[in-house]
Amino acid sequence: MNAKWLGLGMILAGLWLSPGAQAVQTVEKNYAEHCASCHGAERLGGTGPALLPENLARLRRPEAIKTIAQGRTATQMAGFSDKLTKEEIEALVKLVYTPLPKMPVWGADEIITSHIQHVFGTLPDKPVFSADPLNLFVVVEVGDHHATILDGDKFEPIFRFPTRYALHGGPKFSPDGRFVYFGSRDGWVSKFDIYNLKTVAEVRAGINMRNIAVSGDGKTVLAGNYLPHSLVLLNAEDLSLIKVIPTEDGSGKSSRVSAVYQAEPRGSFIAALKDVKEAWEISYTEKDFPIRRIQVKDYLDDFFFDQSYRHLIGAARDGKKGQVIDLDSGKLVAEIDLPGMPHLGSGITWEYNGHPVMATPNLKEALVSVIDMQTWQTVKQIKTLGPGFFMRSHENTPYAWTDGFSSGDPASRDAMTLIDKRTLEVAHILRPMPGKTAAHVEFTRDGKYALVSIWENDGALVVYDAATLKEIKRLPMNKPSGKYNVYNKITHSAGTSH
Ligand code: DHE
Repeated sequence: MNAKWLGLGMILAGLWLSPGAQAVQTVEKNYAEHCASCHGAERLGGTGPALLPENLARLRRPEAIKTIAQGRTATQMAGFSDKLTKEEIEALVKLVYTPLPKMPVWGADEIITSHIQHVFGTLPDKPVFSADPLNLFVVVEVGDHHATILDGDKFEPIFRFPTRYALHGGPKFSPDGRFVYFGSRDGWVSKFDIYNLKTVAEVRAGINMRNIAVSGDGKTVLAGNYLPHSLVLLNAEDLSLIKVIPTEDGSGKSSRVSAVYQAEPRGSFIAALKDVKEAWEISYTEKDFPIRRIQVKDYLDDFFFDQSYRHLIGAARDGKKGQVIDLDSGKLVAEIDLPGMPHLGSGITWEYNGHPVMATPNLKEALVSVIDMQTWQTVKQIKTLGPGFFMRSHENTPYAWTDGFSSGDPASRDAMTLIDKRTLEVAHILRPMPGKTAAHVEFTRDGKYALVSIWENDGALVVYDAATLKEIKRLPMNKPSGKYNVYNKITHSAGTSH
């Protein structure tokens, strides 16, 4: 058959599709058009999570329909009710709950094969630049998947380099601040030598990853995955694989990982599981990394720690109460009043009236909750312009800065709210670029300057004098999702994320 007849044959075959086959074609077309760019053509995840029954165990179908129609709070997921009919949305939901014909495998063999070592041997132990190596910022620019090393005294970029696709979570530093480790949503872990401005090694630890942690002794990296359901321990030196730990409860029920953190005073990593009510403490100082399982009352979707790492403060996304777990006894010691959807991962702490307090922004409600960390009672719910996402402060500044990033209202998305840590009152509202989304703050090592992101492709870092609140400088950046001061991160400043 010549090409002309073959083409005509294909068109006619298309016209003669049965109604069932046509419906399949429509849902696949809709998935490709509206979902694939974030969730991956094969539903394995990208900037958005994997859409597979294995990862949707906690999302009921009516809720999934609502999510596609109206979008999802606290995520980049938009609503599609203006583009898709009710039937088309239902067909997409059916699709995402359908198992893949063959689940991709990402185990030890695949991880080892993916390992790339860019640098062999040791590089000089002295920075190739003159800026203070402890007052550098690592700025993640998700707009075009780059990172910038920024001089924190002159506010001048030193080096800009490509990263893996869609980094997520804060980059993590070696204890001396020389190396920075990045994790991407599609599973890549990269190690970058800041002194020599070179990527040292990379490895793909999973298909769809949550975040990474670096042990307090700088020897081990832990990656937590959504897909497959696993934790992956890596040698921090060269990112070679130590071992893969499947994340399952005692009965074999497997789970995604909500997040992983290191708890230096305990010599351990803490991981929480998302589909099983357990938190795990994994010792990095003992042989073979023994796991201690802690049963918790509700899922831990989001959590953080007090400064001593004695307590874990966590909450389920749809929970009414936060849980305080004593990591020594493994027991629930308090439940705290956290309405809406607290974003505990962005929580910070400070001293208020002689008591340590914690504060968390809220992804759903326009408020910041301040909780006494001795009595676990609410000290105040501070009204903000709109629901926020990130929060930061510093030991040397009286203000805690928070954004309105989770608000649907442009009039609060462009504003930074400054809360006076001494009075718990809103002290100032700043609008760095009216009409443009402002988010995520980080301070210089001395706390004198605050750097705010303008979260746009033609965005910027806006540098403020943290005392006078005068703008000092504006640096163009491509969607700077976050910036991390080396000193504040390696000293675990109370004002920064863990
Ligand atoms: Fe994040 C940190 C979870 C959506 C940007 N985010 C974290 C951490 C967790 C988390 C557990 C702390 C880990 C760490 O730093 O190692 N994030 C989640 C979610 O569950 C959520 C709501 C849904 C999801 O899709 O995963 C979510 N996060 C987003 C976004 O939509 C953001 C705004 C854009 C993006 O890049 O995906 C986003 N998350 C960030 C950033 C940090 C982060 C920039 C690090 C903040 C810091 O200062 O440390």
